[in-house]
Amino acid sequence: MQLGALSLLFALAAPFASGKVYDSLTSLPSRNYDFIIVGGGNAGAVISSRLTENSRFTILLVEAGPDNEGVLELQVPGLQTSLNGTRYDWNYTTVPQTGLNGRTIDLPRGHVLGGSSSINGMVYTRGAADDYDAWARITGDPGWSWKRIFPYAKKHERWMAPVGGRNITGQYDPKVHGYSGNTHVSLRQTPAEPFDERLFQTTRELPEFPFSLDPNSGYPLGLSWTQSTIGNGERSSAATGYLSAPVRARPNLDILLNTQATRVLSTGPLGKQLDIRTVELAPRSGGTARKTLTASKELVLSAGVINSPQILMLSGIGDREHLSALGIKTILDLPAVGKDMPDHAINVVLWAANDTAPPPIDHVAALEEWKTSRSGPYTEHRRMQTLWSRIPSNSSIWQNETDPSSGKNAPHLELYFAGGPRTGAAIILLTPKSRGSVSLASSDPFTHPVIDLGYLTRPFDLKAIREGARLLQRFFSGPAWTGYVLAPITPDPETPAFDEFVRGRITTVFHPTGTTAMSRRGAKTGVLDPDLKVKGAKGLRVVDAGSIPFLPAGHTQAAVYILAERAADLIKSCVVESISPCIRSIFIQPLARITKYRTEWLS
Ligand SMILES: Cc1cc2nc3c(=O)[nH]c(=O)nc-3n(C[C@H](O)[C@H](O)[C@H](O)COP(=O)(O)OP(=O)(O)OC[C@H]3O[C@@H](n4cnc5c(N)ncnc54)[C@H](O)[C@@H]3O)c2cc1C
Ligand SMILES: *[C@@H]1O[C@H](CO)[C@@H](O)[C@H](O)[C@H]1NC(C)=O
Ligand SMILES: *[C@@H]1O[C@H](CO)[C@@H](O)[C@H](O)[C@H]1NC(C)=O
Ligand SMILES: *[C@@H]1O[C@H](CO)[C@@H](O)[C@H](O)[C@H]1NC(C)=O
Ligand SMILES: *[C@@H]1O[C@H](CO)[C@@H](O)[C@H](O)[C@H]1NC(C)=O
Ligand SMILES: *[C@@H]1O[C@H](CO)[C@@H](O)[C@H](O)[C@H]1NC(C)=O
Ligand SMILES: CC(=O)N[C@H]1CO[C@H](CO)[C@@H](O)[C@@H]1O
Repeated sequence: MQLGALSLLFALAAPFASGKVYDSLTSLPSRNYDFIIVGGGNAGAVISSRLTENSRFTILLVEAGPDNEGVLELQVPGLQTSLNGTRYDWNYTTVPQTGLNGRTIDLPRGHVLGGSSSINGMVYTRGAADDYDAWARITGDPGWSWKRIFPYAKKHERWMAPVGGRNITGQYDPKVHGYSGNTHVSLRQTPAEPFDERLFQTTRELPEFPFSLDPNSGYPLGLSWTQSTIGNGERSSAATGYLSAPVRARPNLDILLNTQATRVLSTGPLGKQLDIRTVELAPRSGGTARKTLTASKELVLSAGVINSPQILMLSGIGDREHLSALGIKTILDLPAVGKDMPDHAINVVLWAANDTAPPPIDHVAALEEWKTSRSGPYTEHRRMQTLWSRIPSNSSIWQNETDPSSGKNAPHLELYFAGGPRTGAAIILLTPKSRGSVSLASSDPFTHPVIDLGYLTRPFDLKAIREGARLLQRFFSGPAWTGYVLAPITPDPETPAFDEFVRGRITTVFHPTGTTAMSRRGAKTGVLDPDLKVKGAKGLRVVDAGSIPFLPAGHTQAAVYILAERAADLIKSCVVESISPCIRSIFIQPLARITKYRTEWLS
């Protein structure tokens, strides 16, 4: 009875409204929203999809970029490299990097529904259990620990067999995967090639490099088959997985495209805390036209590691000194906004080898094959096996350096291999000590922010990459490589030339995090409380890669899916420490369902 009356109440609040995709700010009809989500990327798509599962919530999702639907390049895995520098990319570039002799680095970010998950490399790795335990330790919230977060890893995933149905027994662990979630994950269609057999042979010959059944078990150390967010030969993004046609058809979801959030505004202080549920919007094409909308329950920023801190700073939330230099009035002095940004850097090390080059891909034929049968080279990335390793405990690096990893089951280095006459590995440093930052160049929301990845500004990072090159030498010293690996092409890691080579070549694998990081409740550091609410304000959360308090030792999309899945549950449940905006739900909530400090929002 109660529920019947409630449904009527909500039906009256939004008479005959139905969800729709709007192409411009001017076409958006006037409607009241419980939640407004800024950014339809990796995290924002998950939050919007999960919240609209509850038909009583009305949600507006605002995305700066265009729709993903019907764009071939976003569907075909083999066309991934053609996406940077297009209208689907924000086209960011760093400032000259002091650690790289002044070189700048391009930092692509998705500018389309699905965000960076629509343009990324599709590698699927969750990182180490120890990483999430570090999240729990840093935030003081055991809910972020591996044990508690693992169900969300399964919830978001739908493991798929490769097209063609090759036998994948022994190449992954069925126990650690989800089978009914939204994100398709698979192994590639092509079975192991002769080069891969040498990699596996090495795991049987050298104890330092064991075989690891599954990199996503939380215990990744060793050589494993690479999994990717591809299903049926197609890219699986947050847009295809969470904003599918049935989700878009939900009457309680409106999606507004080509629209940029320029600021968030205080809805008026309530007691001592700011209440921030209003967002200012502008057409992405620019100009001075602005429109404001207020969410009745919460505003969620999911604009990503670069843009969420940018929006906060434009709104006067950030480091007072930095903001006043740009003439922006500080409403919340949070010095950590945009600071302490780690990223994973990558450097390729090569050896001449006794092999022939693989035949070049016939791109016309590959696309035709993808279209007709979802098979062939365009269904997968070329990367097959990945090695996850720790720097040995007896390495000289530990004479002068502390260990930045989250624990003994977490790797410092990731190596992925490529065969051919120039054989070698891409070395990724998973545990950098260097930190970068995002700051404002201007109070104009359409001006790119200042992005500094801070590469190689701490000595550990270059030393650790040298350790990666030494590790590869040890790997190639195994019997599997006799008569195959001939001589190094890139500089010897024991020479100063190696340092200059790295400074000249190292680049990003696109995993910056931490610009709006969570920390303990009451802590002076960090930007968010453990429930992702902005410290010192109510009504406003930030949920995206920037919220991550410790960079996982893996590629970041899985961590973002996991974070966003839990965030959706946190948002659905309302902590009764604040009066508003939870007050309405308390009054309309059947009394029996109010627990001591926590109450479910009618879900
Ligand atoms: C080229 C590339 C390759 C990558 N490869 C991999 C990989 O192989 N494996 C892996 O795990 N990870 C990879 N990553 C990293 C991973 O994709 C990201 O860490 C993750 O997707 C980030 O999710 P997010 O929700 O924080 O941000 P995003 O997914 O970037 O979403 C942010 C969204 O907000 C929108 N937005 C921004 N500002 C505004 C505004 N002011 N108003 C409205 N909307 C706004 C953006 O357009 C975007 O849609 C890659 C990333 C890139 C860019
Ligand atoms: C990125 O740059 C390209 C080439 O100049 C341009 O076509 C595209 O629109 C830019 N992307 C955005 C989001 O502005
Ligand atoms: C699949 O491979 C496994 C391990 O190599 C093997 O034990 C099994 O018999 C194979 N299954 C089929 C159906 O061929
Ligand atoms: C570290 O230990 C390994 C294995 O015991 C050994 O082979 C290697 O020589 C040692 N390295 C150093 C630098 O002591
Ligand atoms: C450690 O630091 C000391 C003192 O600066 C130096 O002499 C030594 O060479 C360093 N060791 C390594 C392995 O870098
Ligand atoms: C290259 O490999 C072939 C076998 O594949 C072998 O006969 C030959 O000796 C190798 N060459 C070198 C230089 O090791
Ligand atoms: C960061 C990145 O992937 N950059 C690539 C963008 O596309 C150009 C041209 O295809 C490549 O050369 C870059 O490496």
